[in-house]
Amino acid sequence: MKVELFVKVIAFVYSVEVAVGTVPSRVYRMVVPAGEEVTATIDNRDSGIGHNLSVALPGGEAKTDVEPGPAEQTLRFTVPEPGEYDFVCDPHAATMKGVVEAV
Ligand SMILES: [Cu+2]
Repeated sequence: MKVELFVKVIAFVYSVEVAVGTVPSRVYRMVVPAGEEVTATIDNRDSGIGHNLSVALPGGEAKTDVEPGPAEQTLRFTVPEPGEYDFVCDPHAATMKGVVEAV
């Protein structure tokens, strides 16, 4: 199964869309299947503002570099076990954060 996430960043806010089967999930919660490689596309539309996506996995973080927008990045990661894992934008971790839920 191909699992794709589409993450937009506009005005310091993540907007997340993911489709697992027919179940969509939006905004600050990404629902992904455990044990499957996920390909996340991060579309940073904040001109001149650096953002990234960092997912805290059991074996360490999967993350992109902080890059000023407009920029499009790709992050591939696999969540090994079902559970909840935090994600953040490293420079704005206080507000740009959420949960990856692996099922
Ligand atoms: Cu950010």
